Amino acid sequence: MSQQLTEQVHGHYIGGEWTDGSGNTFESENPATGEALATFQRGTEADVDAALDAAESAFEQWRDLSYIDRAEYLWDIYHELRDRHEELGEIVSRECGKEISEGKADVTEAWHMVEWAAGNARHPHGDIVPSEVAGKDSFMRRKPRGVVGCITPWNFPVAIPFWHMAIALVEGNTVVWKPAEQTPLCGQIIAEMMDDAGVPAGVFNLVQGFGDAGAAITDDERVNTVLFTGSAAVGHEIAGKVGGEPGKLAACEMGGKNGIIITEHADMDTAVHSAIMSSFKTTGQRCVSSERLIVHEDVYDEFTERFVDVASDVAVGDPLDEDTFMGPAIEADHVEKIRHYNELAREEGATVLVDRFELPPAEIPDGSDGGHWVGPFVYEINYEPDLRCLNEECFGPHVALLEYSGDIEDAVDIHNDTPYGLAGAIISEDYRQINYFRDHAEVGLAYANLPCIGAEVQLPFGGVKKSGNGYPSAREAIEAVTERTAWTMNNSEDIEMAQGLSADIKTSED
Ligand code: UN1
Repeated sequence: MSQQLTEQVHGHYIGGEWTDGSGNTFESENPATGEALATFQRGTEADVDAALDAAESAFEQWRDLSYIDRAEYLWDIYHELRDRHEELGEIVSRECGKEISEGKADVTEAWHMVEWAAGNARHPHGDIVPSEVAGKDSFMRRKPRGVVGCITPWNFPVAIPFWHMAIALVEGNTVVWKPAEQTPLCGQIIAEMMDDAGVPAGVFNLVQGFGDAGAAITDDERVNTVLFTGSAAVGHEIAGKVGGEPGKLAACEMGGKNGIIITEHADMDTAVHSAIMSSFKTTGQRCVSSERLIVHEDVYDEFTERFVDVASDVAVGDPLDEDTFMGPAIEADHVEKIRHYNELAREEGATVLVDRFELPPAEIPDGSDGGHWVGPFVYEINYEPDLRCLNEECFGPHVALLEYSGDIEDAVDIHNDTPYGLAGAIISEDYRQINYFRDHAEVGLAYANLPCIGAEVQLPFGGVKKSGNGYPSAREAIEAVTERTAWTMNNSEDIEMAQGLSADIKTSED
């Protein structure tokens, strides 16, 4: 990247102004090359405080607009995301290392979410509820909760911010957002879009920075709702803290130790295709990526041979090259984490079938020695419930093959035997097996004859167990960012109570 870019320090966006903050800075880096992309102010408690003040002051006026007027601002952003698709897709790929089709899909997913949220402004927002008493009309009405704190991950640096913020804003809340420290450039661009669209000052605020800035947002009493998507460790901390504060809510979506079941009735082409996509797309760094393949003994050898064949060959390389299947890992520390889990699997008795962790120099794109390169790691291991490598999320191209015998019930038992429950898939041509999986797999996102990645925005996105306590996207995010009021109106001149409760006032004279 040019010197010019790194010399400019991008600030926070608070109360409709670009602000400089404390003067401490950090850089965004291209994970494929290690080059700096741009420099940013690192947010402090004082920056968060200013952003929360701005969000709080802007709330009353913003909530007084109609849903449709609020959505108008987002339609501008929807068009800008579409118009700048190629350019923004490239920026996503440069900043987080996803190959270019994924970079562009991230932007597409963002405008889908904006379209959903802004379009939903014209849809009904409550319910008419029948009353026992003919003269009464009852309703469920929604109100915005106030200031929403949004903390988003690096792996979907444009889409996930809009999962949170498009909904929060259309529903009438104001927002303080901290993007992941690995993808501040995408954060900067989104803030510029909010500014270009004329979103009123204070309604949307961006504070760049690290976990300390995120904690300052989630801990502050001005924040009524926290929307979080990211690691289980941080999500549990947030959910625990926020859960202890009366009146405050957190909707958190965390990772998974996702599995795919390949039964004796699986179509092998579908099985191999789905498993490769699920394990290696995004270099295994989706929270829905699969790290466990649970394969019936009758098809185990055939599946393993074909899966290993492709995993040995998938193209790791320059994210901007259309022939690349996997880009780099996000950062050097993450490469170390992946190394740790690969070693752990070995220590726990794995037979390693593919080890491309250290890629040969020929596979590393020219001039990209400073990149965070890793390739697929595939191993087989005898299933035992307590193995750490089968329970802990690696968040990389690291996948276990587990052979099972018996019926679908046995496969689902293994599938469910992790502390997580985000996404899963079954590959089978037998509808009874598919239905058993649908009804018994402990996951929030379940697929049949498909990869376990790639959910569309109009679906609820979240998990069970350690994977989350909320669904910070689409319809379900509305639950997190609105209060429900049960509103009952009497149309009669008399007061008549439900449940047969007497409405007579009795006095001592009666
Ligand atoms: C994530 O994995 O962190 O379902 C989000 C998908 C995408 C979102 C993934 N729509 O794969």
